[in-house]
Amino acid sequence: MTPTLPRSALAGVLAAGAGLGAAELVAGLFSVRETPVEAVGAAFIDLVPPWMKDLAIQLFGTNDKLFLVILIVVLLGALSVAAGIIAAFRRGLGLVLLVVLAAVATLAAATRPGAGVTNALPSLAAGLVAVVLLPFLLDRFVPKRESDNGRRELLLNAGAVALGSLLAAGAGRLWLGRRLGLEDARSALNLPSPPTPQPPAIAELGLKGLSTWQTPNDTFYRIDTALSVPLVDPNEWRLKVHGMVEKPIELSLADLLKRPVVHSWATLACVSNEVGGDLIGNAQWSGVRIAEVLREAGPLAGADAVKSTSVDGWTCGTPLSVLTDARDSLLAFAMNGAPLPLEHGFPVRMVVPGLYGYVSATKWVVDIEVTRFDRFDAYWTPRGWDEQAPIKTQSRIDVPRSNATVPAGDVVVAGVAWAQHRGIDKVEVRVDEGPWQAARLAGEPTVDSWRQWTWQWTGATAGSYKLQVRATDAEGDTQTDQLAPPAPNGASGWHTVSVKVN
Ligand SMILES: Nc1nc2c(c(=O)[nH]1)N[C@H]1C(S)=C(S)[C@@H](COP(=O)(O)O)O[C@H]1N2
Ligand SMILES: [Mo]
Repeated sequence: MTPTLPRSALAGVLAAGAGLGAAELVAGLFSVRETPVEAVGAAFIDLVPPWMKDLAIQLFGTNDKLFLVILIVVLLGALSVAAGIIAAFRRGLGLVLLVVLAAVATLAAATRPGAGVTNALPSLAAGLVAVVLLPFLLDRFVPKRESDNGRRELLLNAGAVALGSLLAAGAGRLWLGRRLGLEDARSALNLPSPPTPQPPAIAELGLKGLSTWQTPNDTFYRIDTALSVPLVDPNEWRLKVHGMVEKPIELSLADLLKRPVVHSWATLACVSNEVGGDLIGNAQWSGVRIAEVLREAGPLAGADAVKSTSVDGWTCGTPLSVLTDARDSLLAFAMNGAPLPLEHGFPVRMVVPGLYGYVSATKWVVDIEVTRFDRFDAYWTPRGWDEQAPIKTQSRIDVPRSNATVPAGDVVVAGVAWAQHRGIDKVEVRVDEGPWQAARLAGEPTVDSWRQWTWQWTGATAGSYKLQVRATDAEGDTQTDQLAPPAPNGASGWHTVSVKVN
């Protein structure tokens, strides 16, 4: 191989540039405000001594940040030229240089104040793309024979990579801009008498380690098939209600907000939640009863289902009877007193107490079709999940945690139990398959939410034990001990926790 320096250098710059393009795209998709260059710049500012900062301000005035970004880009350019040239001779060594660059950016991004895991994703994507692309480009750019200078191929490849990088960056910027614009629209939204939800005091035992009765929005589990959050402009949102109805209707958000609004607590649960799992949360939902809207449209005889569709095409099938009975099945626009977070279905989603999310809780809902179950398949049905799925009575031990070690004596055991829209009447705990002992229950402000419970394990002595819990719903049905996996209609079995007493 006869490596030619300019071509290897070009390969290095293109690989790094494509990495930055990918980073912009990923930043846009995951709503990360700082791209790798900006993260490195910000980390640099935090690290440099004050005299250097002062010097920079003296030299460049208010352009000091711009200068820093340019400096980093130039430095990155020089290092990627070096990576390309080194890789032409010692491939592994050149790639290591790229990995180090990406690692520095990742570290900078991940250690920004308030940074989460997603902040690292753009830099990781940049590193990955650059490391994959550099060998590919070198193989194409560097001629294998003297006679074959491959200028045409070089230009085509270089042009394609540069164009692709720019397109990725542009798409990322555009997406991020829309997302931030939507966040603004969300904060500006004027909801009817915004409630400040106060969880009823009787529901909250306030024990350490026990899940709070109300789940805050930022820790509420999120499940959906959307790769990136669907962005729906609240001013353009429309809900079509049609199908087997006397009078199809179409609602804007303003139309919806003119109707009677209810604020009701309900516990949302995912069918994929394992026994003891945390894909469940309780919130106050504000919205309009679906029954109200359906009554206006007038379902025709013979209809038994509602097929709801999200703006991203995801579909869900819910029994018509559940949406028209007395429970608060909602077209919800607020969660815990705030406009729905984008991830939880902004501007409007469905919430139906008593049914697993996949058959009831359509986020970003735009279409409600009254129909029959024998006329359609919702998204998850052909994928091995039941057409209809009421939530199974379940209970969970939150304290002590599994495999915890606790001091001998009196041990507080506590958790939550749920049987949405039926209610919880009894929770029992047992130690090492001994007799079942009744737990003390917190109040139950609504049968649509989970219920906290606690049981005092008195005089626990040193040793290893197995704690188990089971709940009985208000219909008198006790949670089955039969272990079942989540598919096809929800996990069952008793939550079991191993603890050590010393
Ligand atoms: N548009 C849309 N809505 C959806 C889903 C989805 O994939 N797409 N998933 C459902 C499932 S499986 C669950 S458990 C709940 C979860 O709602 P959350 O993310 O607000 O907790 O949303 C439901 N609504
Ligand atoms: Mo789910």
